[in-house]
Amino acid sequence: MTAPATPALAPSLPHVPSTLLIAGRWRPAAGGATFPVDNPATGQTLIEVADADERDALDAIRAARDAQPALAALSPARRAALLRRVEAALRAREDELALLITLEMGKPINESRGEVAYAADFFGWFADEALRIGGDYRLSPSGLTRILVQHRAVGPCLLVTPWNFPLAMGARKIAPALAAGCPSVLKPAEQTPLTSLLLARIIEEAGAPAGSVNVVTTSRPAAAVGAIIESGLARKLSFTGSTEVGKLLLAQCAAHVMRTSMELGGNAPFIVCADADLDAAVEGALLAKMRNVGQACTAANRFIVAEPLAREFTSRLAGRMGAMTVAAGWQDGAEVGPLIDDAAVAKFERLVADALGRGAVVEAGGGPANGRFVEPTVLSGVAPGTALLEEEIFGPLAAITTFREEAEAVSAANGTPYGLVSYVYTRDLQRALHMVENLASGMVGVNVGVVSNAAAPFGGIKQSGLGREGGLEGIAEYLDTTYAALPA
Ligand code: TXE
Repeated sequence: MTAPATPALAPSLPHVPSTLLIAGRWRPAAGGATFPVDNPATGQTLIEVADADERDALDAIRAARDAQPALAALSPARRAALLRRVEAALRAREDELALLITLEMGKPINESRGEVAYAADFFGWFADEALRIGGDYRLSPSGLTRILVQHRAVGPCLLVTPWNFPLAMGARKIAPALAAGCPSVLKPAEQTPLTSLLLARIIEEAGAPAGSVNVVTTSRPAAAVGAIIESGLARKLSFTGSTEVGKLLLAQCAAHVMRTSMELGGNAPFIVCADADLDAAVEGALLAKMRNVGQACTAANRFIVAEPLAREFTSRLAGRMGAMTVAAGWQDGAEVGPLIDDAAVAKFERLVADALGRGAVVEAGGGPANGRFVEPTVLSGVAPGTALLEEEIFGPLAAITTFREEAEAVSAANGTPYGLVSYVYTRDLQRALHMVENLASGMVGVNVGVVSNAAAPFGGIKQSGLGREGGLEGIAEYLDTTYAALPA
């Protein structure tokens, strides 16, 4: 590995709002409190932002409720045009947004640029979907009743996002919400609120009705989110984050019979079959493992490699991961940025130590952390029961296990409470299809290391979540289905 750089002087922070956006007004928190947002590469504070409490949270959801008529009054064409303007602004302001993502979240600037493009795609995709919201007409079996089915906005939405994709996670929720005609309150992660604030300003400048997107930044998420759910004013929660918090929120929403979408943790298997194209498998593995320094719910967690290929695959992956440039995201050539916080570093170290204690062998990395920078690490000979096979790693750590029979690989892949994504590398079409049909996950990457894009219904099964983001399915999450019965 290139030695972790002492992060060079960080570029200055782009101009960004640091207050709450409620009912079209930028304002401080009711209690006047603020909290610091850190640059994970340097540990230094970038800026202080408003620290909302329950009062602000309630103001925000009331503002969303009050904005519903204005949003409903926008024709589908005008909603689509609004989304197109946001898409164009995101693309035009890529430099500024990418730098902001890198400064508050840490990822290399090229990846941040990719995130801006991905976020813009969702506004483009849902601009079109705004035009396609329809219904249908049916006859009852007796022929005596007409049924007119319609789909309409569910109402005010609460959108809670994580820190790992600070722009994309908000975009993936706000774009379909606006397309459907739902006003929202966005509650970004406390580590990365700045990109959400800039996104909200861009949406405001694009002409969204006041109150249709509100942003509440807070260091006390349980209080603010709890107040909104308890108010009964939000009709839907869309959450992306840990399975643990997702379960807690599901229970709270159940008390109000609120609709929910839950995009939770993953523990993705990456299966390399004996007939795989090894070059492609290594490239795919790097993408699936190292994007966002492994801090993605879609990150490959467990490499399950056919025995005859295992040695060669392991040494190639170790060679590539070991040679990656670890540096602050804004530095030239940076490929691996810092982990998000000290807790993430401690978790990474715990997982490596546990695996080594159970006999795993270091193929690359494994050295001590330097601040929040850790070495991309590859371990082979990982024994069943090792913590990193059971938990979501969320770091640049690849664990290699092997298999002999296809059934063994599928059973190992499925042996987790999670079911978000699986990856399979094989040249055999029949085998690929068989795997796709038998892998227990919402998404399967076949000979690709990235499965997400705006056209795809992203989401998991089992404890990885409920609901889908993106694709034709994505807008349905923000629509209620109702019907009228009339005499035929
Ligand atoms: O997630 P949290 P964290 C996984 C990943 C990671 C672990 C912990 O394994 O290591 O979760 O990350 C808000 N009531 N993923 O701690 O806590 C919080 O403010 C209401 C997978 O960051 O779930 C933030 O906005 N809200 C994942 C959001 O929930 C609460 C992405 C997510 O934070 C809350 C992130 C509470 N009691 C982490 N507690 C993915 N699916 O990609 C927190 N929040």
